[in-house]
This record gives sequence, structure tokens and C-alpha cells, in this order.
Amino acid sequence: MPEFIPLQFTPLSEEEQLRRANAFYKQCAMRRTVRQFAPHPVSRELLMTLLRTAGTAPSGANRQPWQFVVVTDQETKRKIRIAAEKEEKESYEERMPEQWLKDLEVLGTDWHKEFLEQAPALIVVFAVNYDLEDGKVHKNYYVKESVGIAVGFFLAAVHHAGLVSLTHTPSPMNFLQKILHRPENERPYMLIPVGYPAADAVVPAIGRKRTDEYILWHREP
Ligand code: IYR
Repeated sequence: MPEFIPLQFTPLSEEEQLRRANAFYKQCAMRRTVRQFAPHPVSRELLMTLLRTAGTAPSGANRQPWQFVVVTDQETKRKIRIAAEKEEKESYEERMPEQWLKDLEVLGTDWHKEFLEQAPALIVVFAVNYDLEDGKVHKNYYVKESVGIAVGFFLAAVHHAGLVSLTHTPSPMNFLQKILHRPENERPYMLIPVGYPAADAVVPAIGRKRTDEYILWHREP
């Protein structure tokens, strides 16, 4: 029989709900992806707390199918940069279709990935497709969705704590498996450099969709 415990829940007045919702929205709206980092380090304690927040995400059957690998040593960061740039150079020069390259023009990205060495910490997220328990395969469910939610929680926590981040998905990224010696049941999901912005950091002048472009309040005709 499953065990149940009372829910811990603090009811809020509508006024307080709106106040919090607005404050949180305004904070989230200030988040920008940053590609230029200062060398200033991030403490292990701070990173641990942000990663604890990531670990509070809901997941398929509560299997928590994620593995976060924290890389702070210069040598490994360099290896990752070299491997990522090799793939990215091929992607930009051979693999990415014209339309994709055109869509990226506003971001000003190219195959150079200096941030992989500049950022004090690289969080490499792996999706855990199954666990091995006494040599037996125990499958996980909705792995991509679950890891995506955990990464979302993490990015929000990083921003909330006054740090900046970038979601990087070099393609293909199986080199991360080798460099970080991860087992077969894990697959690289995303690379997230975390740190402080460089003093002269710039971000592209782009905006977000208006609410009417992505929210439809359904009404039966
Ligand atoms: N992975 C490449 C290309 C890239 C793709 C998307 I979609 C972006 O939003 C940004 C970049 C890179 O990291 O440069």
C-alpha cells in the first residue's frame, strides 16, 4: 500500500498571490542568456544549493532521471571546449541548413565557444534513460520532459541567485560522455555554463512574444 502524508501548504491571500506572481514574473523577464563570463568563481556551496533546487523538479513516476556533472577544473573545461568547437565548426560549416543559420544571425553565434573555458563552472546535464539495479535494467519514464523541467528549475534558481547562465547544446554531444566517463545508461542532455557576466558583456537586442501571440484563452463557440 502506498503511504501518504499530509500536504504542507500555505494558503495566500489573492493580494499576496498577485504580488508574488508579479515580482516573480518581473524577475524572470530580466533573465538573459549570457555568452561572456568574468573569471570570478562560484562557490561550491552556492552551486550545490542551485543543484538541490534542480533536484526538486517533478519527474515521471518520481524516477528523477537526471545526473548533473559539475566541471570547474580548467583542464576538463578546455577538453570540452576543444571537442565542442570541433563539432560546432562542422555544424556551422556543413550540417546546419541555410534557414537555421539565418535564424541564428540575430544571436551572433558561431562555432567559437570561448565561454566553455571562461565560465567558472560548467554544469553538464545527463538524462538517465534507465537505472541499473543489481545488474537489472529499471527503465525511466518521460525522461526528456523530466530533465527539461529540472533544467528549467535550475536556470530559474541560477538567475534568482544573481548568476548568469547559457544553455548550450553542441551537436552531436556524445563527446561529453567520453570526457566525463559517464555510463551507457546516461545521455548528454545540455551543457550549462554558470558564472558572472564579463564587465563588457553584451546581449542581443531581441524581445519576447506578446501574450496574445502564445496564449489562447479557450472558449467553446
Ligand atoms: N548549437 C549551436 C547553434 C545554436 C543553435 C540554437 I537553436 C541556438 O539558439 C543557439 C546556437 C551553438 O551553440 O552555437
